[in-house]
Amino acid sequence: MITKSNIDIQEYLKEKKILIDEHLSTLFNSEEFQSTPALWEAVKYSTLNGGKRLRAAMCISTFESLYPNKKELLKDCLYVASAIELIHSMSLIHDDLPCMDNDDLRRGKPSCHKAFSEEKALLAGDAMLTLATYIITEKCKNIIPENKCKIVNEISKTFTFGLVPGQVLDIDLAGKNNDLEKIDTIYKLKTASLIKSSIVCGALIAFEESPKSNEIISKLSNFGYKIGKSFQIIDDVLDITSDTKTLGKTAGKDIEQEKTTYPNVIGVEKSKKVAIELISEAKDEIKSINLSSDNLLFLSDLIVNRIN
Ligand code: GRG
Repeated sequence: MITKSNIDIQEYLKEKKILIDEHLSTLFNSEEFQSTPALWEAVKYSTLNGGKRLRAAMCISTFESLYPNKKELLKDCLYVASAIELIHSMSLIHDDLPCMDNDDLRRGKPSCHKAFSEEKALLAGDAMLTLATYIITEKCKNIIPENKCKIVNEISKTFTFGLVPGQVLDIDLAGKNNDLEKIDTIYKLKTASLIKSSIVCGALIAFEESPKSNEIISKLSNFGYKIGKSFQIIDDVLDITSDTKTLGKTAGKDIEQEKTTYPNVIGVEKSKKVAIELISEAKDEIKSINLSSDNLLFLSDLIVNRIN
């Protein structure tokens, strides 16, 4: 069912997507990206190719609703949100490589290694990973140095101890008889950690050290992990129930690659119930935080209502 708030939040997400797409395009038009077009064309192709920008919207929404009066930091927030989308997009490039999930399609178009080459896809991903931290340290002019450092720390920690080990486990545990505990670990590392970081980074932009601020970060982090797990459960449900055209990536991959997922273990309907329950638990985690809008809560509803 689409409620009024759901329609509003679809509009909100659309607005943020346009903002981030424009921000990234402008960034790529600057001087430093004009040499070696063979590299930057692959980077632009995989960054500006129609992602939903949910992580960026989560980052911006967290920032806006925690600090409604800190307008002078909004431009920097766009750089931080763009950095997160760069990391997310590079993880998709590497995830699609023949040595990983071997998918020819991403966001409805040939994946990076198909459109360019395996070598270029690997190198584009490498450049995007470090570009993310470069733009935070180079372009954010108003975030205080301590907070920039916290943001870079948060992102690097998530990539090193979240996405990469998550992907390692995902590969190693394929074809094995896994239980929900093992699947939870993979979901948390591979997917939920970056969604959590997008929210936490939004809060770190204007962070002021205090026990209360630390408590807010901790609650937002719990919220992020829960909605992130819900996101991956729905992703795996859609892999079974949807089709390649709607998803923009090859449907049915998990069964083909013998991945153990929530729907494979407990079925599609029970998985959807778990995903919905997680969103509700997540909302409880942050109900005591004084947020100036409910956009973050409504964005989390989109996770279970999405079709791709
Ligand atoms: C670079 C060494 C190195 C490792 C990268 C490949 C990898 C580690 C991690 C994979 C992480 C991954 C691809 C997790 C899946 C997360 C997921 C469900 C992504 C889809 O997110 P959407 O639907 O995508 O938000 P859009 O296209 O909308 O941005």
